[in-house]
Amino acid sequence: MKIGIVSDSHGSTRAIDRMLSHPAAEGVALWLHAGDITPDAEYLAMVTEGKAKVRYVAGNSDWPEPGARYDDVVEAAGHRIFLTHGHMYGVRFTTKMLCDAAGESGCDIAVYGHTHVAEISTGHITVLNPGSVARPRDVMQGSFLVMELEQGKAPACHLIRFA
Ligand SMILES: [Mn+2]
Repeated sequence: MKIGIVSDSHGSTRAIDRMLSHPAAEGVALWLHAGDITPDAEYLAMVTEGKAKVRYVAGNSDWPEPGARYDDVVEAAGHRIFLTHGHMYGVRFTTKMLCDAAGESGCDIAVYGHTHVAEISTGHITVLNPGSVARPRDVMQGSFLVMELEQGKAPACHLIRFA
């Protein structure tokens, strides 16, 4: 199963469009948006309707809405993915709290955003940050992630940077 991971689009539906038109986005069956901001995730769901599912959480720049989720657990291809923006787990300093929360939720993958800096860390828990698709701090252009997930296998993750 091909999963697309995106975060921190901060109102740029243009960045979402650019991501969707990238060849790496082809065949994505599930998109995860790690927050900032939820209307972008709703836009993503609208434009991929019938092709992909979208799961998302709220970030620190999201106006708290009734029913807004800050953490979610997504089950896919025999894996459990802990999805959160990260601002409540101190991710600017360390992902230890994030990994602890993911482990307590029985997850083998943790996805976060917030820092606008991409990360792929493998270990007991695979830790993923797609960077910001619109306002990166680590590169000039935005980035997102694609992940191939198969039951009983370690996830194969690829960071996609816009040229
Ligand atoms: Mn944020």
